[in-house]
Amino acid sequence: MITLYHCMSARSFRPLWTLEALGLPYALKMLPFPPRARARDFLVINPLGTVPALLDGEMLMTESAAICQYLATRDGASSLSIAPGEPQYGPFLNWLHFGEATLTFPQTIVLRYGRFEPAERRLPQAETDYRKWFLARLRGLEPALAANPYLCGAQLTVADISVGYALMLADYLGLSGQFSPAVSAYWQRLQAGEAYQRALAAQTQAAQAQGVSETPAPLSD
Ligand SMILES: N[C@@H](CCC(=O)N[C@@H](CS)C(=O)NCC(=O)O)C(=O)O
Repeated sequence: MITLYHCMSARSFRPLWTLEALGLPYALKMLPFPPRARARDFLVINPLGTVPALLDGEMLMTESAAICQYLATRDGASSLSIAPGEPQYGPFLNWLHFGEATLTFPQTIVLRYGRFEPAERRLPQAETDYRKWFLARLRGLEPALAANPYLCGAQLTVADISVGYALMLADYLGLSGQFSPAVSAYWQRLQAGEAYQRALAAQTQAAQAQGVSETPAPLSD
């Protein structure tokens, strides 16, 4: 049995989107944000206090990109993965990690020093610099998107889900107005996908059923 611990629209949205795209059965446990402070019991599951945490039986994973790769290959090859030996295998892994390591990392600085820290600890210069860093790194997507609708070709893979979450977060940070036309069109395409829409609906329904705030984590106080 797969259990995903999730906060509204946090990085755990990546595995949620993947689970919906694969049609795998799962239990969704909603947590208030940040769980480290607001759901202390969760530290028994994940001592880091971060989401995602995914349990597959007793096996625990806590890195969103790795979880997506695991799910997409868990039962053999799936439409969301690219197999070793295929020409797009290297780019596939590169985009999968680019989504978290290169794109989401600078946004966490923007969030932390522009929003989450108390006023006296905010760092406007860091916020501004890392906004620019993020937008500049998006340029890396242009050649792939000029060639294909998705990063690795004609179909959605977990590489798109990894990068797609960074675009979702950018939307919450008010940065999507500065996307290039190609990135903007790609983001629209991702949002129109059925699995993305099902994942949005699943988190809302689970939050309501479990009495957890529906405020997206990036906008929480
Ligand atoms: N590299 C990890 C980062 C996990 C992470 O930092 N998650 C955030 C939510 S987006 C979190 O739980 N923050 C709460 C905290 O740091 O206390 C991943 O990709 O899953």
